[in-house]
Formats: sequence, structure tokens, C-alpha cells
Amino acid sequence: MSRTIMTIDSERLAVHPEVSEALAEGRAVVALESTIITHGMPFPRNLETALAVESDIRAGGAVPATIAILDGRIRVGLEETELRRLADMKAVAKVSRADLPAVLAAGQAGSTTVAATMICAALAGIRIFATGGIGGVHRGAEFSFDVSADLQELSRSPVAVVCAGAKAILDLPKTLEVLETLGVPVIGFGSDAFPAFYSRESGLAAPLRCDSAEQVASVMAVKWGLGPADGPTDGPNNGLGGGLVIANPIPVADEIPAAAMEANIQTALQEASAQGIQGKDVTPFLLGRLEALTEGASLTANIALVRNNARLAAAIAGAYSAEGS
Ligand code: PSU
Ligand code: MN
Repeated sequence: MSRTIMTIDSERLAVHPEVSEALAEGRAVVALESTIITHGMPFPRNLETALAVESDIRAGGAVPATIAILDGRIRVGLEETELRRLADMKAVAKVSRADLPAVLAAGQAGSTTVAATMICAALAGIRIFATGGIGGVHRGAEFSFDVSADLQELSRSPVAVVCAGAKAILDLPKTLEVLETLGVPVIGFGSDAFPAFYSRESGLAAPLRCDSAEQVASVMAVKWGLGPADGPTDGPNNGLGGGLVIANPIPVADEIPAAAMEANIQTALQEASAQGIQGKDVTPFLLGRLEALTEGASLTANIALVRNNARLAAAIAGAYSAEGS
């Protein structure tokens, strides 16, 4: 078992004592991203959700570790006062792999995307991460080349990402194709369907399926444990390396059927194109417009699915720590 937390440059990476103690004892820890707080939901619902998700993880027997950049340091595990500060911050940088060193060097604050959260979780030794939806291949990517850095990161950092699929605003068939090319396992949880964030089904099949947290944990252990019998186990460069997508459909009671969402998505996409929205502004813009167009229904569904993912991630983290003991 790697104990990288001991060798990390503490000037740049600060792991909360509750988190590092849990990791050192092999107990369950779940990482959480912060872009969903700063760019994915409006204040104060973002703060309420961040706090609710942390308590869902605790109720599931795991320690939550929300990841963000504050004062030029990667922080793994935030105090409630810091979560409040982040949730109400104006003009905070959305940090993906490419942005990480410059934001750290400048001593700034930043919220971490799925990609950056995976990097930071792996540095701290955390193997499970819960979020809403991963980034993916954008519609029209054949012209824009807009493919989220989340996909490449899933092939690099050894973290299992529990999500409700990729957002319906994306091109889901292309997103699955890229994940397959990159060798990322995409596991439908309790379902044969690849979910579409607000909806339980996308019309696409999930390439793989697991029906229990224990089954997911054993896939993780096998993926990272492959190697010579006398070699290290569970290391980032061991075995197959890289991450996994655990695609957990939104609960039935909270879902918005795909057909009902599609007209709103078309409207939001047209507005984005008319206003020349590009690059990292695209995803936050679309999420904000969908919330307005659905009169808040998309936000309610988003909160429900994130909490559902947090509960599953806590169960997987528990099962994975039992694998290691
Ligand atoms: N899913 C959500 N809300 C979000 C995001 C995903 O429900 O805010 C964020 C995640 O942080 C994800 C990012 O990593 O959007 C993807 O942005 P881009 O498409 O620019 O890579
Ligand atoms: Mn992009």
C-alpha cells in the first residue's frame, strides 16, 4: 500500500489531519471536487449541497475530502469555514491539469475539475472520488475539438470516479468511444445502460456492469494490483494504472426524462454558440442556462444525483478498504 502522504511537499499539498489519519489507517476516504461548487451551482445551493454531500459520506462510514486550491496550496479536506469561503468566492479560477501549476505558483485560489481533483486525490493517496458528471466530448467536437481534459485524466490518474454518467449536454456516443480508446473501464452500477446525468438512460449501453460496492472494489483492486507477485501493489504505476468511471444512474424519483431535457439543451447550445462562449466557459454556461430554462428542475436533479453518488462512493470506499486489510 503506498503511503505517499508522508513524502508530499507540504508547502504545496496540505492533507487535512482527519483525512491523512484515515488514509494511514487504511480507512475509507472519498474525494470531492470543487468546480461543481464554484462553477456548477449558484450560491447558496452550492454550499448546502457541498455540506450535504460531506454528511452523506460520513453517514456512509467514510471521511469526506473536498479538494480545492487555497492560497497557492492544494488542500485535501476543507473546514466548513473554508467551504463557505469557496462557495461565495467571485471569479475563482476553474483549474484543470493545465492550470494547476500556474495557479499554485501565483498563490491563488482555484476550484478543481474532475481532472485536477483526480490528480490531487492520487497525490494524497485517495482512490475514490464522487461527483455529478464527468466532462466529455462536446457536441460539434469534430469542428471545435472540444474534448474535456477529464477523459485523458481518467486514463492517467488511479482514481475511481463515481458519477451519473456524462452530462447530457455532451456527445455521449463520442464520449464513450474516447473512453474506450483510452482504456478506461466504464461500469454501469446496477444497470446495463450508460446514464445521461439527468436521465437514467441515454440509449447507449454501459460497456461493463457491477451490482455491488464489493464488486466495484474488487475490480479496482485487480486493476491496480496486477503485476509481479513480489512487486508493490496498489501503486499508480502498477498494473493497469489509470482510473475508472462508475456510472450510477440518478434515482428514479429524481430523474428528468431525456426527451424532456433535449429541447432545453438545444436552446442552451444555440445560445452558447450565438454568444461565442468557448473553452472552459462552455460547461458552466450551459449548466446555468439549463437551470433557468427548466425553472430550477435541472438543479434539483443535479443535487439529488450528486448525493446519490456520494452514498455509493462511501460504500465503495468501505469495500475497497476492506480489500486492503
Ligand atoms: N458536472 C456537474 N457540474 C460541474 C461539472 C461537472 O454536474 O460543474 C464540472 C466538473 O468539474 C468537470 C467540468 O470536470 O465541469 C468539465 O469542464 P470542461 O468541460 O471544461 O472540461
Ligand atoms: Mn472543454
